[in-house]
Amino acid sequence: MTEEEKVSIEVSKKVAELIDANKEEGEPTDAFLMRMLGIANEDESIRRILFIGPPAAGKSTIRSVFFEDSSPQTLIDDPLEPTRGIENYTYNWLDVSAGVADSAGQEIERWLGLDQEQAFGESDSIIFVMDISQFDKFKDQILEDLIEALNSKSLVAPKAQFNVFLHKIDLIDEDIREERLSEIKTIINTNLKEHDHKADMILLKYYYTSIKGELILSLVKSMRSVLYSYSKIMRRALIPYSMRL
Ligand SMILES: Nc1nc2c(ncn2[C@@H]2O[C@H](COP(=O)(O)OP(=O)(O)O)[C@@H](O)[C@H]2O)c(=O)[nH]1
Ligand SMILES: [Mg+2]
Repeated sequence: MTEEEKVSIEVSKKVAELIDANKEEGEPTDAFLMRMLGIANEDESIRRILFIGPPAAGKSTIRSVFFEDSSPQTLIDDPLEPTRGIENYTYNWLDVSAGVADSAGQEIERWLGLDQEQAFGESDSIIFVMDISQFDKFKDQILEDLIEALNSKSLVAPKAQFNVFLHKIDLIDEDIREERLSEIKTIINTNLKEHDHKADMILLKYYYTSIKGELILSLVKSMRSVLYSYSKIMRRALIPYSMRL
């Protein structure tokens, strides 16, 4: 390989610290920064997206509404059967072929333990879904699962993007919604720090989602954000015209 030309850039102390923290994880700085910018390798055709999280968080519903155009209200009135094992689907979204792995929440211990390779292996994007209305009740379990999911990711799919969907925001009273969501995000971040996942605090992407009524837009936008870096069409649309090749 020829020696690539290198340039220097100035970054803030905070960013430099993050880059250093990531070096300890063994990922090359270039790859880390590309991942941060959401620029994916172009040489892969199928992107593997893993839905993981506690039972009844809404994983299968999100998959079905976004990729299969199922009616959100119908899935609230008449919910899907609980998922068993890992169900694999292939969908097309714009020019992206998405291999979607929908994992059973009841078996989450398995996906975070002995069968982590089966669940996380070759993932490009992980979507950890939690039911925000159950956060207080199951806080310790949810936080533990999230830390373990991050550990599995580092071990099995270190380059994957990690997204956290704080889902079912419709179940929180609108007057306190924003405040409550930022409170939960703070609790999660504090927990990550306490468990030596400081770099993940910045790498994690949070989304507030729901399929209920107009809030469906929140879900569509969030899924689009997860997928857009894999789409040449979307990337082209976002690059200023003068810079296009
Ligand atoms: N209120 C509300 N309920 C939802 C939402 N998304 C999913 N649900 C319901 O949550 C339950 C569990 O959904 P499911 O997709 O099977 O969860 P999974 O176990 O994570 O796959 C079902 O009764 C869904 O109708 C949402 O945004 N808001
Ligand atoms: Mg399911």
